[in-house]
Amino acid sequence: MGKIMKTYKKLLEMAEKRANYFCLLDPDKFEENEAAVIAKRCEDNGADGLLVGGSLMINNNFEKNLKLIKESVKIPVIIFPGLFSCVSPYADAILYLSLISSRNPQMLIGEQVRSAPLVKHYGLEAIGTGYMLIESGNSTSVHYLSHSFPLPHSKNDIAVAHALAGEYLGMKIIYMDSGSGAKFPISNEMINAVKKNISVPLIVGGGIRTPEIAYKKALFGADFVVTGNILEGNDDPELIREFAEAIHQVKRND
Ligand code: 1GP
Repeated sequence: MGKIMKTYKKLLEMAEKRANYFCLLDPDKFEENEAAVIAKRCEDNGADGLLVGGSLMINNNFEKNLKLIKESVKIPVIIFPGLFSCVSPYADAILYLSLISSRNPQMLIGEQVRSAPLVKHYGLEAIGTGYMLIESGNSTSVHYLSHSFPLPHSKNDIAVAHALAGEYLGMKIIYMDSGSGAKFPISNEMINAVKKNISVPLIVGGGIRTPEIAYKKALFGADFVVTGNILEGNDDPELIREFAEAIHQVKRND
């Protein structure tokens, strides 16, 4: 019998009620003691969860800062592993990604095989996630580093087929990402097409720069809207609040 997935259960409950806001934090980029302050600021201004991860590890601050983040908030702290070396016990769960839009075996299963024993060792909740990269008008870090082609921006049927395949393979969440710093976000039409076809929660991120755009992504079907870049170097709590309020307008049970 599988063990109870506490965090996943919570995400399902959240997604049933309304659209939610996740802030993506790259702990490797924080100065000493900045992590806790930023995490708390996100929580205090309406973020529903924190995704923690990045594409590169430059300062080797990941685990130290993740621990500080986890200790400073009550909302779920979920590892979003740009690198599979980002496995740590100081989180509620890890989005256990398989890059299903790629045909690169290393990103489909290779990295996961490397990290699985450590996930087990820590007893970390692994949430199987079908991760899909969508073409975004520029080459983002994740496109380049994953050695994979993104899905074409306007081919909604291809996106639907991938998301369905992910769900049928047992993945518990689908994450559609145009990559951090994307020139343009995933289209509302593609989000809607995927949402109408799957029954697991949908996370959408990449290139979402205004609360209005975030609202649209939620309205068209994103259960969790992610922003990353927009918060970097911006310490205005009001901006976080505006994103959260815009996204929270979208209720699911109406
Ligand atoms: C990337 O979805 C995230 O994985 C966030 O992207 O940094 O462009 O907001 P941005």
